[in-house]
Amino acid sequence: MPTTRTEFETAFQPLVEDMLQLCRDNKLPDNARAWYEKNLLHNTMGGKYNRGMSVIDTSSILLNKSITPGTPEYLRAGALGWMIELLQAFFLVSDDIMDSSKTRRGSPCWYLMPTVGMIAINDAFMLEGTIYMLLKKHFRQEKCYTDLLELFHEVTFQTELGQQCDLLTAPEDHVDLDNFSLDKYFFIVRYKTAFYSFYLPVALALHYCGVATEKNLQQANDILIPMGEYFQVQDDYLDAFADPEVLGKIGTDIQDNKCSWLVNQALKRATPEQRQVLDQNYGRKDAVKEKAVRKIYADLKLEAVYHAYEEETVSMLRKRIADVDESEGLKKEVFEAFLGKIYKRTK
Ligand code: DMA
Ligand code: MG
Ligand code: MG
Ligand code: MG
Repeated sequence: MPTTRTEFETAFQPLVEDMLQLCRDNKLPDNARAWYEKNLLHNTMGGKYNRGMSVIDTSSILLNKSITPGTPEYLRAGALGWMIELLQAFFLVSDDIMDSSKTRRGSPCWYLMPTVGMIAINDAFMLEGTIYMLLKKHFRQEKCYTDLLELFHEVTFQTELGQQCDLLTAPEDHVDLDNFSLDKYFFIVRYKTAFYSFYLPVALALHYCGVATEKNLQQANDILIPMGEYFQVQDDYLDAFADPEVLGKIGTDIQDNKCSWLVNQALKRATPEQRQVLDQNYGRKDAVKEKAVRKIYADLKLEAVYHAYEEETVSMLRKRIADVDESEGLKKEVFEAFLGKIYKRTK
C-alpha cells in the first residue's frame, strides 16, 4: 500500500524540530528563527508530495516489505523524501519570482506574501541549505552518504541548467517564435524537470536500499527521463487548459514567452494567418493578447493533440517498463507506481 500524504507529513515534524534546534544552537534571534520556520512550513508543505512520497514507496517495493509510518525506517526514507520536497520548494520559490507568477498551491506566491518580497531570494537559498544540514545529521555515518550528497548536487546543477535555458529561450523584450523548436523544448524539460522530479527519487531509493548498481541506475534513467518529459508536457498543457482553482496556480507561459509544448505544437500546425496572430500576440504582458493565443490553441484543437500524445507516450513507457531487467534488484513495479500517479493528471 502506498503511503499517504498525512503519513508523509508526520515525518516532517521531527526534521523541522532538528532545524529549529540548530537555530537555537546558533543563538539565532527569535524573530529570525520564527521567519525561517514560517519559510520552511509555507513553502515545503501543501503540495502533492509525489516526489517525496515516492522515495518511501520505491524503497518499500525494492525491499519487498511495507515501511510502517512512525518507525525509524519510515522516518529515514521519509527524510530523504522531504529533502526532495525542500529542493522543490527552493526551485519553486525562485521559479515564481523569475516567471512573475501570482499563485502557487492556491495561495499567493511566497515573494508576493505581505512583508516577504525579495527576502524570498534568501529564503530559497535557506530551503536548499536545509537539505544539506539534514543530510549530514541523518546520513553522515552511512556508506551511501557521498553518493547521496553528489546526487543532490548533480541534480540541482542539472535543474539550474534547465532553468537557465528555459529563461534564455523566453526573453521578456524580444519575441521571436523561430527560436522555438521541439528539440530545444525537450532539452529544457529534461534538465529543468525530469532529473529532479523523476530520476532523483528513484536514484535516492536505490542508494538507500543498497541496490544502486550502474545497470539499475541506467535502467531507471532510461525510463524516468522520458516519463519526466511527459510530466512537463502535462504541466505545459495544464498551464493553458486547466482550471486554476484545481491546478492551484495561474498559468503564465503565454505571457512569459515560454518555449512551451503547446506553442511548439501550434507553430507546427498554424496557417500563415494563424502564425501572424501568434507572432503579434505571444509573449506580451497583455491579457487580451493572451486570449488571442488561446483562441489559436483552441482552433488548432491542441487539446486533442495533447490527448493523442499522452496515449502514445504512455504506451511507449509501458513497453519500456515491461522490458526492465530485474536481476540486480530493480522492480518494474517502481515505474508502474510512478506512471499510475501521473497518467491523466488534472493538477
Ligand atoms: C518547472 O517549470 C521547473 C522548475 C524547476 C520549477 P515551470 O515554470 O513550468 O513550473 P510551474 O508551472 O510550476 O511554475
Ligand atoms: Mg513557473
Ligand atoms: Mg519556470
Ligand atoms: Mg509550468
